[in-house]
Amino acid sequence: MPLARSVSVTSLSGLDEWDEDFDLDDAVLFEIAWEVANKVGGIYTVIQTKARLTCEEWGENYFLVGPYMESNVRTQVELIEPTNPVLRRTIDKMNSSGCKVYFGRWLIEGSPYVVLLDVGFTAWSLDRWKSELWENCAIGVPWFDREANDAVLFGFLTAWLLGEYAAQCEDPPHILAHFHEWLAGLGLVLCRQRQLPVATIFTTHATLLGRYLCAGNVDFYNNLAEFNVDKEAGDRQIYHRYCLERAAARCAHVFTTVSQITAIEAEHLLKRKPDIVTPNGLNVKKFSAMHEFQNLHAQSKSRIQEFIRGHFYGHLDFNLDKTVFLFIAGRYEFSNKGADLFLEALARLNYLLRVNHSETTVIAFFIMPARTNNFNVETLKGQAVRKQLWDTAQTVKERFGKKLYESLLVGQLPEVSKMLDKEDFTMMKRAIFATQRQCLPPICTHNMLEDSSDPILTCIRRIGLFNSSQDRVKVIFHPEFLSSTSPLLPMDYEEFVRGCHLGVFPSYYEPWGYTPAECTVMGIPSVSTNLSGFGCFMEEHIADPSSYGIYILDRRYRSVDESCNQLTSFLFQFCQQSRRQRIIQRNRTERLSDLLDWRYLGRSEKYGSVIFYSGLIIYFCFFVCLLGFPPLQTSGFRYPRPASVPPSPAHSLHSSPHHSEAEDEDERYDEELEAEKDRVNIRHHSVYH
Ligand code: G6P
Ligand code: 1S3
Repeated sequence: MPLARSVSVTSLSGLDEWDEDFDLDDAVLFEIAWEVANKVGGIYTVIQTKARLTCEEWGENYFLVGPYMESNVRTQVELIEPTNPVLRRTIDKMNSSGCKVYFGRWLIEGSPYVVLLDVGFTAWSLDRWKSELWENCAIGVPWFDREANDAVLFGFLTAWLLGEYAAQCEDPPHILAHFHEWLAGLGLVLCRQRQLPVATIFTTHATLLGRYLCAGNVDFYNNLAEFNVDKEAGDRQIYHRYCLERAAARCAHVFTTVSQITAIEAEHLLKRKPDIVTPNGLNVKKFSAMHEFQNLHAQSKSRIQEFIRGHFYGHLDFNLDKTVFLFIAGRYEFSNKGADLFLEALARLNYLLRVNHSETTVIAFFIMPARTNNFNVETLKGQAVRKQLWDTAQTVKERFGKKLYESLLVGQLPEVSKMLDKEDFTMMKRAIFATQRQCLPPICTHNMLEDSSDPILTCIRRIGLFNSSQDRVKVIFHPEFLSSTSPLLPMDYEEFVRGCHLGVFPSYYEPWGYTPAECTVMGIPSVSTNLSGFGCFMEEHIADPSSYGIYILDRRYRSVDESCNQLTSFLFQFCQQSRRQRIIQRNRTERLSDLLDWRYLGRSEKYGSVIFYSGLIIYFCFFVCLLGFPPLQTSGFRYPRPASVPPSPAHSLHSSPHHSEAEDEDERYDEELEAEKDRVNIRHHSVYH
């Protein structure tokens, strides 16, 4: 029997066979989430990015469990026969008892094994399972909540899978099951209720109540301890979901979350303090040439500029070379993701740039999916007009070239005035005529279904940012995720981010926040907040975040108006930077990417040479809790201030926006040397000592 330390409210029931000497190589790990091979939000990114390292660590003993969705399987999964004999028997048994369980390899880096459960196929069991849930756990799920019904089916199927797997094992099994978020949580509750020999871990990536309360204009963080959680959940008609979530958090042997701020939230709303915080990482790829990411920025930026040429045809009265691209992207939660604050700050920035006669133009993109019925005509026309101008220029160029060639063939220098004839001029006039426009360039690229009540459009109407010539700040709302096959802006998200200058994520509710993290590893500066997991993590690990292009907005101790002014001043400062300063800043930002790499995030030097990747800290934590090792320290390395002059315009020695590419190269070289020194430095430390 293991040496049990108190693990919150849990007991060790069901794990009697575990002892201190068991070999971790014999253990199997199941990781269970609704977002396995099924992209909905951030949990998909967590699982996908750490799959390769987890596979390396666990080899054949690692299985992801998710829902079977035919369209996803067609493109993302290769179905195969299970290689593990116990799992093969388990799946056969379930399939012969009225389930549809699939096995395959998910075609992402690491090619992890996936077990996919068809919840629709067992929908006939829903009523029976719901009454079992009511009888055993006193949780009643109403018929109309489709998502909760799926959670019930998925939960019962998962518990069935794990129970059957344990039953099929010849020796006493060592099964670890890691459940993500409330949608997968019921499986955990059932494992404990049935006393299955499964060690359970529950990770919450956000709390249901937190998300709802924040979206409802509540002073959330100042009242965390005061909420009557049952009443609040009931008022929002999510009591049953809340019960599922709270039960999973309370029943888990180990409970974790992704940031300190969500740990505090969970303690108050789910009534259990997480045992450990495991920050989210990314699968960071390094280029062999250090400045390659800068080249990629320049390439992607020119593609965005091309789109802008079409979108603003007839109104291209600003200098694209002095235009900076800002963007916000993510789930369309208007105030939780800070789109409200961003718009307000853009209105103030517009005023500041105008009164200061700035030459800079700002284009702010909003990439947030909403209900639409396709692109609108005006937006498509813009790209068609641009294409037509390009084609006309090519035709005239060819005709010009031919005449030049013929003249040279007969040994004469061409008469420049005769190189373009009437036909050329007519063609060009016709093309210019097509760029006449009676309306302003559109704000929204699509036909919105709820145009009059859409929060972004309503706010834009109020603040009056209509893409007029006088505006120094222009806005483009693209209410659909980006895709390289789009007829409008054919770029995938990564290419788009690389081409922008600054990501702006002034979230009010953001347990972690992958968007600014992704910007960082691509060397693009970003704005986040001290209410987001990412912002707090960076504040903790970097001495002067803004000098690295990590602007952290104070939304915790300031009023909305004060935060908005702070954001405006970040944006205004950013717009005053010269190209040279932006290049330096991007180099610094990219240098932080090691900090967000799964490979470094979970490193522990304290326990010998073993390296625990962030996801695996959870399993490590399990042994800490059960077998009584001393707890894990999570404080550690801090990035120092950058060695060279900060890129703020006030301190810079290079304020001229005019510079040569050779200067870029010199600057890059200095920065690369500095970067290499820092890299060596970080490899000798670890985030977790
Ligand atoms: C990269 C490229 C440079 C280019 C610069 C533009 O650094 O390597 O050649 O001049 O991007 O930077 P900007 O911030 O103006 O888009
Ligand atoms: C959640 O997804 P979201 O965008 O709904 O989980 C993500 C992964 O842990 C996290 O980054 C994000 O803050 C949460 O909000």
